[in-house]
Amino acid sequence: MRAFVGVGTNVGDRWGHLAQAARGLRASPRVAVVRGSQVWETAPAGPPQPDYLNAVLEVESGLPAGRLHQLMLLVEEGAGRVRRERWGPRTLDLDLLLYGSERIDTPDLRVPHPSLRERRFVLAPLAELCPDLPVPGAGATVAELLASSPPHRMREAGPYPL
Ligand code: PH2
Ligand code: MG
Ligand code: MG
Repeated sequence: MRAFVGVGTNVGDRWGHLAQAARGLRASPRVAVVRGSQVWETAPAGPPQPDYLNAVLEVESGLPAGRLHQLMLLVEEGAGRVRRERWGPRTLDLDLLLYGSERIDTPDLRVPHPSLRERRFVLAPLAELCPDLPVPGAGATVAELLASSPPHRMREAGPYPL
């Protein structure tokens, strides 16, 4: 199944964390990292905290969504992530944005990712990879959601360190 994973980091070696994310996902024999978007440096949403690097990875997953999500949590832990306040700073945040055309709504996992629709720092890198993809439940494509998303301070910072 084709899936898209949002990557965010705003603490420590941010570029290293991006590389670690790609490496960690690829370490599963059932996950291939197909492409990475550009990396964007973005103003933080939520409480005051350092700027983020945000990007999106396109993956081909032989793991069902729940197992892929579990792997993502392990990769976050491997980058030293400690869960503190909601929306707070993090070494590495991996969000399952889209998993094929599936809609998932369980206590552990919601797909499409609930904040996908209004977050320009997620939609812009996602639109580089799949502008014409319909977002399940949104009645709009990725490019359409991007066009109607509120402005956000962000700049392209370079290619994804795959
Ligand atoms: N993630 C958050 C909270 N705020 N801000 C930016 N710019 N990028 C993020 O990925 C982000 C955030 C919680 O997931
Ligand atoms: Mg997030
Ligand atoms: Mg997250």
